[in-house]
Amino acid sequence: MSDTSGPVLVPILGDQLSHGLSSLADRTPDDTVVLMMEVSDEATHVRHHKAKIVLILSAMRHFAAELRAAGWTVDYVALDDPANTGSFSGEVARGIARHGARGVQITEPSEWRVKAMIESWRETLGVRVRMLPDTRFVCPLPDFFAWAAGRRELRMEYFYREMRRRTGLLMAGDKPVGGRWNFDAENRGAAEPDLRPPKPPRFAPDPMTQAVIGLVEQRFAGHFGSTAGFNWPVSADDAERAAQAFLTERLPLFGRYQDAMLAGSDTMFHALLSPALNFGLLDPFELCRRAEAEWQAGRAPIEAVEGFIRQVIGWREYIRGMYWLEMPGLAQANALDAKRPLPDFWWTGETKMRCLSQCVRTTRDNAYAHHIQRLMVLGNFALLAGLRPNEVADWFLAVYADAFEWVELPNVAGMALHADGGRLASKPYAASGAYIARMSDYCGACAYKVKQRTGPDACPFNALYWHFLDRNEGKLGGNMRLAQPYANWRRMDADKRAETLASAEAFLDTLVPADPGWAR
Ligand code: FAD
Ligand code: DLZ
Ligand code: SF4
Repeated sequence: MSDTSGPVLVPILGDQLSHGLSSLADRTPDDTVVLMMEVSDEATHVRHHKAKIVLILSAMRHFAAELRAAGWTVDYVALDDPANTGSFSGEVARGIARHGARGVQITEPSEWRVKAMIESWRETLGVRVRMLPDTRFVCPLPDFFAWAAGRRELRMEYFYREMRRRTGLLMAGDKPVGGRWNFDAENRGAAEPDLRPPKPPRFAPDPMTQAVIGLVEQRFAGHFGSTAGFNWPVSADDAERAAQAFLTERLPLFGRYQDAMLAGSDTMFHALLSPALNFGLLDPFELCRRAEAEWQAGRAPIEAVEGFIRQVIGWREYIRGMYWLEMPGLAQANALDAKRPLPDFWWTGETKMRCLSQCVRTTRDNAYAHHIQRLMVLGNFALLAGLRPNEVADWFLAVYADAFEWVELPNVAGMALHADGGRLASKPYAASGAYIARMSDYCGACAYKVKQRTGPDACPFNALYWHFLDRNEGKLGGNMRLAQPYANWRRMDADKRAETLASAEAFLDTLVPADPGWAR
């Protein structure tokens, strides 16, 4: 890579924990030093949930041990190393000097911020920096850009069909098996209160994870979240056990209850595999093949398996493509001009709204909430209340174990908040309390009355829903998919409309802004 004779330095980042990583593919152990760096900047650029930091650092330590066992030289900089500079740039510079490295080879990072940092190394490090594509996705980015080029509307459904054709998953020749591409209509079962989803497997912290818990509790004591119930897979072997348990125990009912919420189950029939997928401990295509095999063997119905495969080769790949297509503008997007600060109960969980307090609680305890909690409770509230997209995005990036900007930001700014002006979703996911009442058991024991629209006891989602439509009429009034709700709003008599808006305003006035120090 350059004239000097030292080894090539291969930095491996915290979400690049895959043995098939492109930066290692053409390297041999005799001429390579792998550099892994625990750096405080990555834990504090947003103040990540404590359990998320534990998960990443522990997974990094397990992966380093596996690489060493496979014969690689790994230079591992621990968080409490006194010489640690606290940043990727500082540690790579130190690594080059330590090893007399002749060049740096790295798989492109998943986030725009880190890519810009690595590009700056070309000027600052004095050795050649080679960045290779991340090959762990089904759709290479150039292919996504080619798909997007010239299309007026970039809808996930059409992209997903391309991915089905490309992978052959659930295909019979060039036709979808079962004669349909999408079984979404069968994925909307409400939660019966006596439903008892199976408990996910237990991953008791081993000594390596326990040591990291101690370090994080001491170093990041003021960060949000608890590590007490830590239960995430931290190695490829653990991730395999988690995948197997999902495929056999929860996949069969995953489709039917995909949108359901129950106060007694934080996980429902969901996979809980997003951190393992995003860190690289599991291969998404391989996982989908195994889900397909469950259907082929008659152990899981088509609507479950198609629903799962759609999330992984459809949504996950599409979201990644949209991130790189829309950045850096997406981070500033605010098409609906939302200005309200994030309320403090997003961190404390102290609100009488039972749905929200449940979602904040599971987030604090598990660094996890499932999709419909993120979209239709937290996201829906942020949309209706007009919370600032950048504050909402910082919150989502900080609190979830699976959150990296490439996947968090399009979901928050695009799917949940419509801040991208509808590039990602053709209509905002706005809903009143009736939706939450239908899909969950939250409302029965809530202090608010879900059937009431106005007044201090009324479910706040109800008046907020109309307030949202009313204040955004100039921007959304022409959206054909909102024609019916707008017609209903216009038909309502003027007194009722005024009372609804006043009720929403009264509720919004009660919101106390969060201390900004929670996130940054
Ligand atoms: P399951 O419901 O069992 O789904 C299976 C897999 O499908 C997931 O593991 C995930 O890899 C993939 N998937 C499903 N939906 C999506 C989606 N919309 N985008 C990307 N992948 C998807 N996912 C993240 O990985 N990181 C995030 O930071 C993140 N932030 C989100 C923020 C908001 C506002 C919303 C609405 C969604 C967000 N998601 C995010 C997507 C989704 O909610 C999570 O992937 C899912 O909840 C992870 O849990 P699971 O593994 O049990 O998923
Ligand atoms: C999220 C995170 C945290 C908290 N800590 C580290 C770390 O110490 N070292 C590391 O390599 N990665 C960490 N990460 C993940 C990175 O933020 C992530 O890999 C990049 O942002 C990807 O662009
Ligand atoms: Fe949430 Fe409204 Fe139901 Fe209470 S009544 S749980 S605030 S949807």
